[in-house]
Amino acid sequence: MLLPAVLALISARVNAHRSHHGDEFYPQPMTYQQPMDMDVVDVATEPWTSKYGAQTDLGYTGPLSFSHLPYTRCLEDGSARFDIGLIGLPFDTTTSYRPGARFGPFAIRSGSRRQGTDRGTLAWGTSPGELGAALLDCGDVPVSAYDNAKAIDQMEAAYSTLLGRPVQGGTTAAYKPSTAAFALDGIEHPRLVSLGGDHTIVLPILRALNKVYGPVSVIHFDAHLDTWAPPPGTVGQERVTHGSFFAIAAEEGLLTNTSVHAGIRCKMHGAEDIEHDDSVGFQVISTDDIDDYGIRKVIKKIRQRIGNNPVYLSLDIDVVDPGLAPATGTPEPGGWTTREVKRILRGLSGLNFVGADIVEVAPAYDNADITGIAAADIVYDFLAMMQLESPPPPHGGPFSKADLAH
Ligand SMILES: [Mn+2]
Repeated sequence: MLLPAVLALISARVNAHRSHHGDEFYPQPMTYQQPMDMDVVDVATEPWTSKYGAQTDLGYTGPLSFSHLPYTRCLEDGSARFDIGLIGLPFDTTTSYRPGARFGPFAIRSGSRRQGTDRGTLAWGTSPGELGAALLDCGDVPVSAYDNAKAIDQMEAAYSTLLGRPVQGGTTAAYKPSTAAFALDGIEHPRLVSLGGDHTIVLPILRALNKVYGPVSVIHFDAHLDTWAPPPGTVGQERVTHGSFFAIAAEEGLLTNTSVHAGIRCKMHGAEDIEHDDSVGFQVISTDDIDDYGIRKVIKKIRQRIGNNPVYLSLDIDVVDPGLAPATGTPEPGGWTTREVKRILRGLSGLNFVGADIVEVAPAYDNADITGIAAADIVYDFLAMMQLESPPPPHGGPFSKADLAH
């Protein structure tokens, strides 16, 4: 008689702490509650503070937000204000080969710890922080790991929620609004940098963007087309994969006919792949075009293709050579270097970006965190690229004009 009662008691205690993530047990965050009658200690007289001052977070310490930016769970925090928010979308259940990108947001944040968004580089001549947008890490969307239809709807609901939030309107005079001119309601909307997640996260993102901006152009960095028609014989949710989501986005009218791929080098089934890709609205810049035509021509081609359209940038980390970014689901040898990708991104500054993402970082396949660090560095570049009105000039190095002449 006693055993059922004990079991019921244990069950009640476990359920009290159970999250609504299915059957697994997750400890819920504890709220620190100060006792009402407690006197506050004067830390100034204590050994630590009197001798060493503040308890500063170092590059390798502290809670994990992107580049130590302020962090809040924006979806439940109505007081959160930002111009560019970072949001994790830990979803990886539509991958075709190696899963694991649900750990991408963690790996990218971890890789970002040493870089400050208020520190500039020679290449940019400035920093994301100096350019004035209020940056905030909005945490992760708690997506279902078991039901893809639900997870995709959760991502769309989360993205729409954050797109609908009021902007902060900058932290310095350098801030320039950028989205009101393209929004169907004429109002300035926040922009989001999404940390994936497998590439399917772009479908709910494009659905959410469509409600604010209508169809958008896409700049798609990837080794693969991702415009393939859904696998023959598939129906319903099974049609949506990380290789078909752009085709489905086109079916739904979410894309303009002026999108572009950059870095393509995958094996194809035949010419019909490119013909179908064309019908989805994309032009192809191949990996080898960077050698055959040069990096300036690659940048120029992308800029010409996009023009003044509102544009969404999606970067699959597999565009980078697997030697430099091995932690991804479908690696393709012979890719661009991290430096080449960064150089192209700088050249895209001033286009009318309404959002950006980096996807397919799957850190279980990483070595020495190199993929997470590369991805975080690319996100830093997004944050500058999305704010500058034109590409930065080459830095004023110790070269004369004669040095630069060929
Ligand atoms: Mn992809």
